[in-house]
Amino acid sequence: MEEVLKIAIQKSGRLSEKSLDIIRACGIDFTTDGRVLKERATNFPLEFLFVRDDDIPTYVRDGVADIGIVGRNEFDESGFYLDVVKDLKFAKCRLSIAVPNGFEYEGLTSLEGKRIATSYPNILMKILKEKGVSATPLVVSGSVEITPQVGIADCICDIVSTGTTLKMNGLREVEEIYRSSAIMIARPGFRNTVSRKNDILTRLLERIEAVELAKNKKYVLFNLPSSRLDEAARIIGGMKSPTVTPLMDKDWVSVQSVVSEDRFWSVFEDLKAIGAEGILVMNIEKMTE
Ligand code: PRT
Ligand code: ZN
Repeated sequence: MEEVLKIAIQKSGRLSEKSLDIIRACGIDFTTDGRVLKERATNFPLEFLFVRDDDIPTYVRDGVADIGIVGRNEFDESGFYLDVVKDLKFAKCRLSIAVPNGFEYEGLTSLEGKRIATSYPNILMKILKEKGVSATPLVVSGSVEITPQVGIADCICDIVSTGTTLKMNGLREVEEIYRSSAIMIARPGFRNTVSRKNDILTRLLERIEAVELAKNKKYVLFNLPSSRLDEAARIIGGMKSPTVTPLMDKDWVSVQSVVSEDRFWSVFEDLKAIGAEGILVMNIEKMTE
């Protein structure tokens, strides 16, 4: 039987779509309708396991899946000893302390003796312990933000992204204690094994990196008076060398290069200023260094 790499992905929630988008951008095809538990990619040795995000660290630890995509918060909260293979840098959020109006907050020491509602007691208590603060965690799995209103907690420690949920519940974010984003995890040592599965993961990571690299780059093509070539090379910068092709008109050349998105407009303007014409800009789908 052909070996496949098994990847655990959140079945439905904030991580699901983006996790699948990353894999799709790697040219891997599948036909998920989101209702199945398992699915095999059609053109790559990858099998998806669609589960709740809380269960992903457990599945990876127990070998039910080889790798998984999960929020760093869930991974750290699990306390499992697993390897972080890659930070995928989406689903960014923070874990913050938020207090109701009237709560005088002057730093983590203000939490001494308080009841703090959270879904992340392990992360919270570890940080409080490091600061020498002793508080009582109230572990709730959802709607953390309503606990002060109903009188079962003094304040909360919850995931925040825009801050709207806190505001809507009359809470004030007073301290960020932790940052998270989606990460890829694997069993400890998995990356060091000589195995077909590890080879598949290497190929997958290479593809993910090629897509990432291309994402913030533009391919630029333009015509330029030959006499301005040195200046153009300086403007584009950072590249080994732009590709230069002669044109029928001996005084002109065609130049091709890759420019990072954040520098694009200044490069564009500077190139125009030295006489570049017919500037063509294209998205790059994939790229290797
Ligand atoms: O059903 P399942 O257990 O799989 O999903 P889930 O409901 O446990 O998780 P889900 O899909 O809500 O979140 C998955 C992961 O996304 C989390 O573990 C985080 O790593 C990450 N993430 C990013 C977030 C948020 N942003 C986020 N805003 N997780 C939760 N929230 C919640 C937060 O708990 C609070 O209720 O959104 C609210 C705050 O949002 P703002 O924008 O109002 O500040
Ligand atoms: Zn969950």
